[in-house]
Amino acid sequence: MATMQAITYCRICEPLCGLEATLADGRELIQLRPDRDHPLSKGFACPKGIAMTEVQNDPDRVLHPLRRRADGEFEEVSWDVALSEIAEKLNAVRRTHGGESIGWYFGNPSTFSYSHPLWMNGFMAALKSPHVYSAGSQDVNNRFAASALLYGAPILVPIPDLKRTDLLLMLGANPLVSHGSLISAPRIKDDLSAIVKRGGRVVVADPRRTETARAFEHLPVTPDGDAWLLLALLNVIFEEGLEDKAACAKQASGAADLRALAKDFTPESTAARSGVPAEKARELARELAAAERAVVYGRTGTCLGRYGTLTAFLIDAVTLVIGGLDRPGGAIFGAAPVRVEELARMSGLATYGRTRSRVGGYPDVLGTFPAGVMAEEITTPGPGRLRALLVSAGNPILSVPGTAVLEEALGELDLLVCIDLYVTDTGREADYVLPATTFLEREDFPLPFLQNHITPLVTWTEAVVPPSGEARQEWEIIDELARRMRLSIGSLLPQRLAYRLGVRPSPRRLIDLLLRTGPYGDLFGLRRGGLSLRKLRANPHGIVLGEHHRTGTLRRRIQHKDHRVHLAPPEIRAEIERLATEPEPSPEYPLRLIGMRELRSHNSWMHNAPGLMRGKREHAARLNPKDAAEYGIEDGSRCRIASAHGSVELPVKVTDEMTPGTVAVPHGWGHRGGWRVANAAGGANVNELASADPADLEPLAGMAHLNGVQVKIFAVGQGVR
Ligand SMILES: Nc1nc2c(c(=O)[nH]1)N[C@H]1C(S)=C(S)[C@@H](COP(=O)(O)OP(=O)(O)OC[C@H]3O[C@@H](n4cnc5c(=O)[nH]c(N)nc54)[C@H](O)[C@@H]3O)O[C@H]1N2
Ligand SMILES: Nc1nc2c(c(=O)[nH]1)N[C@H]1C(S)=C(S)[C@@H](COP(=O)(O)OP(=O)(O)OC[C@H]3O[C@@H](n4cnc5c(=O)[nH]c(N)nc54)[C@H](O)[C@@H]3O)O[C@H]1N2
Ligand code: SF4
Ligand SMILES: [Mo]
Repeated sequence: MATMQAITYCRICEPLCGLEATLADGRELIQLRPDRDHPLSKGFACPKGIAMTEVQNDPDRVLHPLRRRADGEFEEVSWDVALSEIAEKLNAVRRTHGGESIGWYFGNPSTFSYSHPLWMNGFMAALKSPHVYSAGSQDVNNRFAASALLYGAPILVPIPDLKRTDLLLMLGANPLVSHGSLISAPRIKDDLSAIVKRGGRVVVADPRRTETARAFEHLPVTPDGDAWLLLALLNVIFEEGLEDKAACAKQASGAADLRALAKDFTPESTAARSGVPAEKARELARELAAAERAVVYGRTGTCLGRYGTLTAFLIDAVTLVIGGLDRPGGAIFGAAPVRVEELARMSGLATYGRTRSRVGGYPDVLGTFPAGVMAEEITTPGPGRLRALLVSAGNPILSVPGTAVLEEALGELDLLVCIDLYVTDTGREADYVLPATTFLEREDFPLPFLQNHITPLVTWTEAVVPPSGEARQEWEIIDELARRMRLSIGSLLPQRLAYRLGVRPSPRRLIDLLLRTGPYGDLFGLRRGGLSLRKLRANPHGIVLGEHHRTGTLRRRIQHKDHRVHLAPPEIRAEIERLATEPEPSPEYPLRLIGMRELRSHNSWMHNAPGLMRGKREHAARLNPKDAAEYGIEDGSRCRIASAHGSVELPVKVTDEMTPGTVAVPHGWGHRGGWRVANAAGGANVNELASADPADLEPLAGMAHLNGVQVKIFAVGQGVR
């Protein structure tokens, strides 16, 4: 057996670590190892990246198109049959109800492909359908909405300048496990440690004493209390005159209004809601204001509560007010070697609130509506009713709120098609399951992450192995489906031009064009040594474009007419008003449920890799010893957790890492799909505890309420109503 090595990068999560693949006979993946020559990950990769070999070679993978038979079982069919039938069915729906009754849900892994979202967007634009949904409303759309309000530009999202900061206040993120999100830094643990080594601090606000909190300074908080805490920080900074007056005057409009809005949120009046004692909040505010270089950063823990957009907004507002926005060591705006912002704007993708959802009236975020309205969009009669749905690289039945209701609604569709590596928990409800290639089976370019690399980097990878079985890349599937439906896709200008000229543009050509005409491009020979696809192919470990991102670019990139950060838009005023009248939690549900991520899980899709499931891993709830004693629950025993919306049964780990009054449960468990190891692992679908009611979504971005859900808990056997 001849073996060879190939260099690529991991596309499971955001650090995009370099990997070295060992192949047999040039086609079979034998092993993945960390790439020691990658300029940023430098020999680091986590267990999930290494275990991708097991996903790649998983005997449970779907390798041929599947069609549901009359008896409910799946049968293999050819691509030709599957695509012709799907095209025909979609066209029938279109003829009868219009293109606006066809929807798409794209899941988290789609973002890691450069081609899949481009073609999906083109397809949906050609159908003129508003029914585009994604994992974003369970993840990050609040962040984009906040940027739209602050900067007039939804995709202008700052990253914390870890390499130069002295004080990082981190809310609701656990990068020692998640490896960082909305920031790409493969050695993030080292970057955080380096802050402390150079005399700085990392403060981790989290209801759980997480891996990250333990390694740095833990600030215990109450779930869903971040907006109160941030307003209290602003209150102290303004009341004590600690704000960076020059920054407020130069960068922002509305600082005085923000000051007035924060006036009633004293540390004393907010302590009960935020969980942070008044003295502690005061001290933190003063330290942030006094630090030479400080930054506030928040991630999913601050996104999935009832005030996600407000919280994301306040995170940047605090950073600006202490003089840290667009400054070294603060929150900086990364640049990319392709003109991502212009591109998104020109192709009409960088939108917020341009349209509203039929159900719930939620504003679109980057052209998507909250996945939390999908079920009712399917079941609500009238024009624009959702009747056919394509799901790619997503498993909404385990990831969106109120999954039992969604599952029932999916059964009412005329057509459900899933494009995935597996028959997922969602796929088992589908009429067709189409086999997708893994990331190792496709070439790629980290288009949406370029601006998030803490050290500016650009990479390209070729496919490492040929597609297994009959697996195809998503863009090829979409292109072929569109052809059979006689749809002309192309949401980007170059794509559109090419289609008009009768050429079918490939994503690879598109990227070459964008690179060569980008800020570092070779301008087709005019700039010697500039970037082109050819140059990237010759540098498989990636090319570092500089030590740091440039600062001082914000004014130019803000899309508000006055080129200032808007600190008190009406949407935010309304949210602060809502916050001020937020009812106390109900005593019937005395505990708050939060999520957590595990090192050897990745959302819902890596529980079938035996290497990650070793050691009798099981799905469990985490509970503080005080609460355990109060509810008569012993470590290792089973409990039932109930909310107003549903209940689940799980074993309990009693641990003082939990703040009293909170329960943590990882999501993405409780499998019933076409996977043997994952199904056997058991567990429960925690999203059954979340509300399926569209009215319960966060108003500004339609964020799912998955953190801070009110629950009660019982020892199993003690009964629950
Ligand atoms: N309670 C709770 N719920 C949550 C969260 C939480 O913190 N708490 N987090 C939310 C977040 S942040 C996210 S991102 C979502 C994720 O939600 P989803 O994106 O809906 O679900 P995933 O579990 O990521 O499923 C991804 C699917 O893509 C498939 N896949 C992997 N690679 C590829 C590929 O290259 N092509 C194709 N076609 N398929 C592929 C996998 O097999 C898997 O079935 O979950 C959200 N849900
Ligand atoms: N190993 C692993 N890595 C992953 C993933 C995975 O599933 N497994 N998923 C990837 C994905 S899709 C994403 S989006 C990223 C997410 O990246 P992170 O957001 O860094 O990941 P989490 O571990 O979910 O961290 C959220 C933290 O918020 C805390 N929290 C919950 N509620 C609140 C609250 O109300 N306030 C505050 N302040 N904190 C709260 C939780 O206790 C938790 O520690 O991780 C990515 N990386
Ligand atoms: S942290 Fe792990 S899963 Fe994420 S990119 Fe790196 S190797 Fe892949
Ligand atoms: Mo995510």
